[in-house]
Amino acid sequence: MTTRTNIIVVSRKKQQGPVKKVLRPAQLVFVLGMGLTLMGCGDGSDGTVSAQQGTGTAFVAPTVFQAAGPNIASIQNTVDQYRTALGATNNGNTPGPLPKDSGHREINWDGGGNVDTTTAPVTPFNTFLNTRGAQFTTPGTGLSQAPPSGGPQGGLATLFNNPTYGTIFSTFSPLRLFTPVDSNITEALFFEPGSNGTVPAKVSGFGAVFTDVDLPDGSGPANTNGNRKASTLIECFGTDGALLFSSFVPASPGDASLSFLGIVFADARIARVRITSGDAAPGPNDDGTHDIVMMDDFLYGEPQAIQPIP
Ligand SMILES: [Ca+2]
Ligand SMILES: [Ca+2]
Repeated sequence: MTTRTNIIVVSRKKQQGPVKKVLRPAQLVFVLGMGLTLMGCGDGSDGTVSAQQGTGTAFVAPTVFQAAGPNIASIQNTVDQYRTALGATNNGNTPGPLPKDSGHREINWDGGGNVDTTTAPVTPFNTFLNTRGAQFTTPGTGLSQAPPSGGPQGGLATLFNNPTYGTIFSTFSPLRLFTPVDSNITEALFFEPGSNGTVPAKVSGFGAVFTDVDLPDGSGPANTNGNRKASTLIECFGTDGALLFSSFVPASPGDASLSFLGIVFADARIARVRITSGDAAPGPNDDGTHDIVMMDDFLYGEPQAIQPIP
């Protein structure tokens, strides 16, 4: 059994692809206190970075929030701080347009209470398209909400025909999690709430809770348990399609752990989010060859209409 920890110390944000060259020490993220929190700030003030992905735009570093550990308490403070950074008020199902600083939106996949049904996989997943301004898609069969096990359809354990899924995953918000089926990719687009998907929008930040992120596990340079390779990733793209920021989600080896990664910019500039949850589509056992990961709460800034280019 791997020793569990709720301490996540990140010395340097990992960048993906073309943005790798723009990494600067100012982007270092430190964890203070009991390992529950962090406030990471890239200054982004010198703005000297050259073009990335041909956009010609300077790299702007978001503030990064992340935490991981064995239980809800491991990430609760960080999630709460992230809510405050987005705008503390949860705007729920209130129709827009609302100002950026009016608050944020959340999705907990719980059906408003103790709902334990397993929803059939569907893509696009439009349950919250009109009410909260977010649409989710996957290249797989679809996206489902389900408890780890139980309920009339049996939860994830039945959906993926793997009884171990009933115990290796836990919820941040009970009773349900969210997952792609036949894929480990989920994409999000944003719209002005109340527009039923007719007004494309951008958000200042996006964050998500994950359960059972095992990699990297700190097992060293050998091939033990997948070595140090990370499994779970959030990528954020701007209105021009360029990658704004990407980072791996912190791991907490051990079954049913919880992880959180959220970023926030000073302005609304994220038009699309791509999430890679685990290093394989759900179905196989979670072991040394597969790190299977499920998603829980999504949090994002109040969607702001993307103004058409004149
Ligand atoms: Ca939930
Ligand atoms: Ca896992």
